[in-house]
Amino acid sequence: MLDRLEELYRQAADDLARITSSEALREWELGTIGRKGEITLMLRQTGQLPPEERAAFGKRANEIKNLLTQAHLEREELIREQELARSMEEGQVDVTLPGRVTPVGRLHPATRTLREIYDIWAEMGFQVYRSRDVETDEMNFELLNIPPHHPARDMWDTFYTTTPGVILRTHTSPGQVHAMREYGAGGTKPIRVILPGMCYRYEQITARSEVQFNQVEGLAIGPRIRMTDLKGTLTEFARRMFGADRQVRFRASHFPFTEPSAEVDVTCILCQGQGCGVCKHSGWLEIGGCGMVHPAVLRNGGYDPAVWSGFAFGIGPERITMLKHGIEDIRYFWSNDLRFLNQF
Ligand code: FA5
Repeated sequence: MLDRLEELYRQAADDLARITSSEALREWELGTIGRKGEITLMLRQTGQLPPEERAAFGKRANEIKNLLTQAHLEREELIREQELARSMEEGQVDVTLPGRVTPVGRLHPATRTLREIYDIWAEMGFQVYRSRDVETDEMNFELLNIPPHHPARDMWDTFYTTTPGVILRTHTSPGQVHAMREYGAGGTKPIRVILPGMCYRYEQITARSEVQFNQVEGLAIGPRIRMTDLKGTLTEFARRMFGADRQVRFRASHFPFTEPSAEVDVTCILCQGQGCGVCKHSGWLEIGGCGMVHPAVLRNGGYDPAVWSGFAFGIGPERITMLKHGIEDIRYFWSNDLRFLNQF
């Protein structure tokens, strides 16, 4: 039995010295010093030997197991170093290879237009003021001089919530009253703000009309603001937005919260005012509504209309983006189609 043990030891030690991979080392370990390895099994048989042989055999078997365990550890270390050196050799990084391209996101076309609009108005001294998307009927209509059951409400098809009197805003104009009340210091300070944000209308979705869309409202309140200020400021905006040679036209219109009121048109970007399908052969494109703030609205904002006056406007960034890029259908904006979005 002892001879057999010595022979196994020699064989195992020889095998170990020839091993060069960690897989082969693992196999060797299982077959010799592992739980069911040959040396371990022999050691377990010590008890079956005649008593006089037991002590010497057990001592030697334990010695051998320790020697092989130590040799295994050393071999393991050596193999690890060799494998590391090999992988460094084979897997060298080629720094001349092109890097992996990480897909980079980009801004939505409506957001880009919004930011362009903010920049232009910021240069003219207008601050961005954010007001809420969910409004009360009072803010969205009544304080803007549109009492309940007034026919002017027909201009804004509204989403009502299940809470009476709470609606999704149909335009950014209620922000006028919020801004006057918040910044006007009880009707004693001038204001210059723009109010951007989403608006919601329960209406037929078409190539030009969505149920949700952005608007940018503008409001200037001061002691001597006149219609000429409105015309000059909006004309300057249109020229900065669409090009210095752009013509601007103010068409008389009606909004209950401004008096007088107008629609602002610019010469068609596509045909330069010659007339084409996009401008319905008129040569003009509408960019928004505007007017002098109605005395009733000034009063609701805390200002005395005998002393203070102001102008307001509301423009649609998606429609402006459509004009600038020749986009034929507003539904592309919120349909999340990458073929559309990747073009910007
Ligand atoms: C208004 O909403 C007024 N509150 C604008 C205003 C503000 C007038 C301050 C006077 C003083 P109107 O409904 O025309 O007006 O909308 C203004 C702009 O919002 C439109 O010119 C258009 O660019 C955009 N818009 C309106 N409805 C939609 C829609 N369904 N889809 C996309 N854009 C729209």
